[in-house]
Amino acid sequence: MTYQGLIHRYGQYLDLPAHTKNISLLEGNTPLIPMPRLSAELGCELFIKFEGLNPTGSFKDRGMTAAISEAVGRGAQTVICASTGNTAASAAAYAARAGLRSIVLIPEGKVAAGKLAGAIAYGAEVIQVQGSFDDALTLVVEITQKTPIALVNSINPFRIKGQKTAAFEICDDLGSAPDWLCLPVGNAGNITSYWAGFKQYQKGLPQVLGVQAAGAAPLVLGHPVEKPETIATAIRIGKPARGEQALDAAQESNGRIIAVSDEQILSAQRILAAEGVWVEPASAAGLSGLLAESTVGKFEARGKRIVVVCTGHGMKDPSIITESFQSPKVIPANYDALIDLIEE
Ligand code: AN7
Repeated sequence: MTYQGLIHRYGQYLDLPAHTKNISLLEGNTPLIPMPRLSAELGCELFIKFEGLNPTGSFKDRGMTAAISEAVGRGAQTVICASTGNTAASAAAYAARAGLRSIVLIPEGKVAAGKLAGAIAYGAEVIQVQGSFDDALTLVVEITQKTPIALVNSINPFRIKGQKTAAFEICDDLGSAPDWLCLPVGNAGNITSYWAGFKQYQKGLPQVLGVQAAGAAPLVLGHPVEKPETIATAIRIGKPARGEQALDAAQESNGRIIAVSDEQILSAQRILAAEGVWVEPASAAGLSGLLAESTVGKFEARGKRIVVVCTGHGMKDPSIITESFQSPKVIPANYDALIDLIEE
């Protein structure tokens, strides 16, 4: 039978209510891509779980199929979320699919072009808030307490249930959990979901390395960050809704949550692209943390099986490219100019 999406494949593990009406764009089933060069350099077996290949280009579709399916099943007509961009695009797409109205609140001027374009294309009402993601989330929580509008941020428990499926897929592909799982941490829904998923699936438990951007690292600093700042706008979050659970996951797994600089994130993004996997900056945080720690001898990768989660596609954030990579050169339309340039 052809693939029919996550609720069809893993519904028996998700404990969704009976009223759930399956809304799917055939999300999930993303590849676990071996990385031979990185593996050889680190002396480990390294795989990328490439979540950028979901229908809207990020891992958010896993939780969104569950959240929208539940919401539409109980008769919701409008959904709302705050977002650094990927949740907005995903909510908009699944709401469109279900015939719901969607409203998304984003921090003004701080959402990557591919995410904003997606949210608009899928028909969301996009509202820019003059504040941070955290401010937008506060507004969304208040409005969903006072009106029948359904909240589809990862505070919604069905988002977490859906996102557990990534852990199930990794176990199914490898036959067991990896030794380490490395991933970015923003609002902390994903790390919470992976940990719950591995525990539930009983195919072993990885150690978890959660990675925040240094300018938005409340879980490393131990306190909220009022004005988070990072080039990795997806994880520009100062008050993670599931921060406690993220810290629990790191601790229970005998792992940790660390911070890396924007330069380290961009470097990891280039390293991934140089092996054929282009991800958005936030998505490179997991690898960045692994490389930062192994360089200074804090992470023993040798002999380990490691899965690095790349949460969103590089096409989400094209503006970063000319800054961090090289700009295309321009020539007149003649052969001499071309041969001169490429033999330079
Ligand atoms: C590419 O879209 O919070 O720790 O509003 O887009 O589960 O929040 C995005 C987060 C990592 C962090 N990588 O995941 C949003 C939003 C990418 C992301 C994260 C996000 P969480």
